[in-house]
Amino acid sequence: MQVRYWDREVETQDRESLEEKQLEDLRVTVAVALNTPFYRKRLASVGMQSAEDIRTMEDFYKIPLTSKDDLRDAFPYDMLAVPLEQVVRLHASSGTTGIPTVIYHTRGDLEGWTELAARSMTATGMTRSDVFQNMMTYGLFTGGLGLHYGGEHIGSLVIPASSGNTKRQFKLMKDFGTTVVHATPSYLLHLHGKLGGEGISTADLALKKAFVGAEPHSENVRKKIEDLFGIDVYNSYGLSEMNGPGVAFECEYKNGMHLWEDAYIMEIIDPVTLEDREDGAGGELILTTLKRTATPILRYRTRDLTSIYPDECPCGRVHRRISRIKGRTDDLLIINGVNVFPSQIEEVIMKMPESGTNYQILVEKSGALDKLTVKVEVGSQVFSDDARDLNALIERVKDNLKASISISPAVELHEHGCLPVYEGKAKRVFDLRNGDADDIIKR
Ligand code: DLL
Repeated sequence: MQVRYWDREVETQDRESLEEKQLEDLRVTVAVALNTPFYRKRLASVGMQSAEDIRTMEDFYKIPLTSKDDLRDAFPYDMLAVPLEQVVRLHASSGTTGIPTVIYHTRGDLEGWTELAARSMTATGMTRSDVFQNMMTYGLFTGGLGLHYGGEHIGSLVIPASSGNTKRQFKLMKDFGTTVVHATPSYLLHLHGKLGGEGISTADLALKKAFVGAEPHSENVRKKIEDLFGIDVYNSYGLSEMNGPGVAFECEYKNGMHLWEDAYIMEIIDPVTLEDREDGAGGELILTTLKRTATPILRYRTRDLTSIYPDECPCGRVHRRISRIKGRTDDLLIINGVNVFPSQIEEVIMKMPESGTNYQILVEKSGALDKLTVKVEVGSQVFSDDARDLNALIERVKDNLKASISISPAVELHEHGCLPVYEGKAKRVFDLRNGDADDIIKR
């Protein structure tokens, strides 16, 4: 395979020089972070007053972890490290608490992000000859603007379609010969379901690749999208606190996401004991920005569960790869004492040929016990079959789930198009034990 680099020197440098530069950039980042009231206090709590206190990585590990709550508590300006005149944009993500987490960017920060986005997209083989239709939402969410500027930087034709309006998405794809799309995996599955209704077949499209991210998805979902559209699908990981998309991206080998270590220091810790985990052992991803000046963040708890692949990638990039995100530490469902990650359920559903592309997971109280219900969309032909076949299918879904999660859930089959779809991140899990009642379809 002919490997395409955006910045060969940075991508293929040797490990030693990468780590030396990380330490150098870390000192600069700490010096900048000390401009903020938040980090002045935080670093003083471990006796650090200046960047000179960071001599080795051992010193770095003494810095306390930063959490999403810290970012919220610092709202609006306690984590801003430069005068407001130098800030040219902000992005924000809203949480359940109502106080958003805000990340500010200087012009230089945005240029750095654009470089990472261009590097990521190039790693999949995308070039200036591609037509890139960006179906991620533009706005405070980082999915739209992040790769938009990356695509322009490469020199490809960027169509800022934003999310939603399926009909228009198809029209744009056909009219301009879109070759690469960027969307959430759930939206691409939804889009495929609508193709037939619009009288379009995948053969009418020039599509070659899709970048998917912003929400958890299994390897089986990737395969499903690849088979349905006949394209290559690349996993893209990022979070607004670390810019957005362009933090880690798959290369053409599609075997884990290269996390750009010249821009971030990554660690994997045990989310309970907070102890460091060896390479290869799974845990929570902790990230530190190395190139940002408006909102530097030190040792951020992403809550995302992943592991670092210890082996080298055949593409020759020095930046280590992380595995597909297995879930979030706050995703874990404890059902009658058994730990279940929604991703385990998705994997089972997507592997079954009868199941469509959409599903919901419901947890509620039934007396003193927890009850798990999995709702699965299936093709309409399933409902025209004999009722015995329908029951047999329900039993098969149940058995497969039991084998994976050790719990036998209630299973409901729904016709395609009955469960809600989302243009942005899909919401699949409803834990009614916490009063999470929005959007549930009438049962
Ligand atoms: O979702 C940034 C993004 C946009 C990434 C477009 C990729 C593509 P936030 O809204 O801040 O930012 O949400 C970040 O989404 O901590 C993960 O839990 C989840 N996430 C993002 N990418 C993936 C992925 C954007 N590829 C949160 N697989 C993160 C699984 C993902 N989860």
